[in-house]
Amino acid sequence: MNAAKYPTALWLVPLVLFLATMFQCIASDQDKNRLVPADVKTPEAATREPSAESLRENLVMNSGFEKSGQDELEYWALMPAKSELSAITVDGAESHSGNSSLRISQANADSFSVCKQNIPVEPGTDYTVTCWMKGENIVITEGCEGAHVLIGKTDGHGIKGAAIQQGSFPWKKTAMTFNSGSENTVTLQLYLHLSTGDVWYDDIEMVKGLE
Ligand SMILES: [Ca+2]
Repeated sequence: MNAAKYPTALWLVPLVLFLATMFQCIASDQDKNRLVPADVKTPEAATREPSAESLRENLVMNSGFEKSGQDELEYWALMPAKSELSAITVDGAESHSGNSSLRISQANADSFSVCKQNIPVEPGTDYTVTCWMKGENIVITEGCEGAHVLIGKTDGHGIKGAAIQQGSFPWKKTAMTFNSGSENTVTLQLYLHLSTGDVWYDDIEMVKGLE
């Protein structure tokens, strides 16, 4: 055996071990990647409901108020008036479709309750929001807003509000369009602003594009 080969062989051992370790790391990463197919949907996207009236995806989650727990309405943040903490409820006896709707009921003229949901959007894009509403004796404090749907920025500033509703009226559809401007997320808000009376909301839709 040629003694000159020993130094070369000894130098090759750590190199081979290093290359083997690198190969195992790469193979391991590939295995991890294979567990998540490229077309897997996020739970949120997978559970979105289709629009009832178009082929476009309805971006509003729990849009018909059919999913509710004992203490919360799934996907919605409830902010009842400070003086009427039970102003916002899920009404199982009244609905436009399904078994229930969202009800805001206020006895005090200075009460303001809102139900909110943050919705991801594409900047610079037009969207259409539709909603079914029913009203009973909604009396608006002079100069205030009554019942309506409003789209705002996540910092609380408004982008656009739908027509304000008051008085008593059977289930009716309201619609509005808005452009997302520079926003990546907007807040959809269902209001009863500084008013007494009852408003019901159901079947809220927000779809990309103009109807
Ligand atoms: Ca419903």
